[in-house]
Parts: sequence; C-alpha cells; structure tokens
Amino acid sequence: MALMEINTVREQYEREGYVLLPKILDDDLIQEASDHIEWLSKRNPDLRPELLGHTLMTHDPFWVRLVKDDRLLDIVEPFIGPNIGLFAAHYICKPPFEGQPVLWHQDGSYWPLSPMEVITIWLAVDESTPENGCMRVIPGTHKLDLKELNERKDIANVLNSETPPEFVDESKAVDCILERGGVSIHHPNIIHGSEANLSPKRRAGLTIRYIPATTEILLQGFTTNEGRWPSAFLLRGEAVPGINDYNPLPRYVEGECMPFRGCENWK
Ligand SMILES: O=C(O)CCC(=O)C(=O)O
Repeated sequence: MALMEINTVREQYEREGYVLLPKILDDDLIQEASDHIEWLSKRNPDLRPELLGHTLMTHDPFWVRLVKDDRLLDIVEPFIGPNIGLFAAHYICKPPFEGQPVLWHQDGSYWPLSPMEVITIWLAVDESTPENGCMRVIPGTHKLDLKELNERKDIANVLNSETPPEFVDESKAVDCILERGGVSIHHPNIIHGSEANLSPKRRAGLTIRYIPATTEILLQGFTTNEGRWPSAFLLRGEAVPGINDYNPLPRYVEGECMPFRGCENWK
C-alpha cells in the first residue's frame, strides 16, 4: 500500500476498529481457497462448514501458503511490525439456506494471548452481502474492555456464546460488504457478528489472526498438537527467543494434501 493509503487505513482502524479493503487476492487463488473448503468439508464430514478451524491446518501446506501470501502480510505489517506469526485461521462457510449466525462478540474474550496484540484479516472467498450473512461490526466498540461471554445454546449459532446484550447497540452496526477476494481487517475488541444465511448463495470467508512475534500464545488448558499450538507458524521475519514454539511449515505430500499452484515448492 502507498504511504498515504496506509495512513488513511490506520486512522480509520484506530478510530473505528475496522477497515474494508477492495479486492486484494486474484481470482485463481480465491478459486483454490473455494476448492480447499470443499476438500476440507469432504475430509471432515462431521464438521459443520462454519467450523473448519485452526486444528486442521498443522499439516496443510495450501492453508499456510494462503495465509502467508505477501499481499495479506503487507496489509498487517504496518499494524504489527515485520515479525509476523499466525495464531489461528478458520473458514466460516455458511451454506445456502441454513448457514448459522455468529452472535455479537469480541474475539479477544476467547483468546489465550498475552498481550492481546493481534489483528484479524477476514478474506471473502464468496461475495459477502447482507443477503447471505456478511460480517457486521459496531464501529468504535474496539475501545471497550473485553467482556465476559454469556453462553448461548438456545439457538443454533457458530460460537455458542455472545457478549452480554447490554454492551451491544445493534442500531449502530455496519455491514462489511465485500467482493470475492476483498478483505476487512478488525481489532480484537470490536463487537461484531453476522446473521444466519437463509439465502440460496453460499457465504464463505477465511478469518486469519496475525500476531507480532512478541505476542505469546498461552497454551495452558487449550488443545495442542505435537506439543505446539496447532496453528502457530512464523510467517515473516524473526521469532522472539522464548516466545512461542512455532510449527515447521507443512510439506506438500501427494495424495495427502490438496494439490495447488506452486505445491512443488512445498515438497
Ligand atoms: O464470518 C463471520 O460471520 C464472523 C467472523 C468473525 O467473527 C471473526 O472473523 O472474528
């Protein structure tokens, strides 16, 4: 991004806690991401497609190739610096007619991170509109402290929890309308969510949580894989000694991984 543009984006992020950016990734890569969702769904038939999450990515080179794309890292670097780690990434794919809502929440209320320095890129794999349940944010709420969550299992929803309603003024919510390949960025404290998808159009997005290498992933009490957080990867720059044990970048193994453009470089 040009310097002027970076400053405008940073100002909006600091003021409102989110920014929408136009198409960042090319159609071919977005098509591969879309194929990847189908591939993952077939391999995990018991998982709802809204829940294709970070525990599946440890040995998945396409997934890491996607979140490591320089066009995405260049967006987050001005916010978190040149040493960039991955905390998590999830596809939230709402199928037509029966896609579940994501109730209002602040991401940071869920996360074992210290300090809570982290930025999310939400990448639109499908066009994302109010009709098919696009993300909605409440501008300015990133200035609130993180609130304790309420459990919500009375209605079907992706997170089974929500920020208590007294902190949520839905009348101020803004739709994050994105074209395929467009992205939004958001702050860990901003209150956001999305409606059910009752439309005939799928709504798939990949939400990616980037951390500076100075942010520690606190593992206690959380699922680990081979002794490490399953989606901890160093994506750019240098690790900070003593902070986080990053997974090696996954290798492409024919027959086990989804083939993708450039997979030969991941062997
Ligand atoms: O994809 C959605 O509808 C919600 C996404 C979300 O809550 C997030 O990315 O933090």
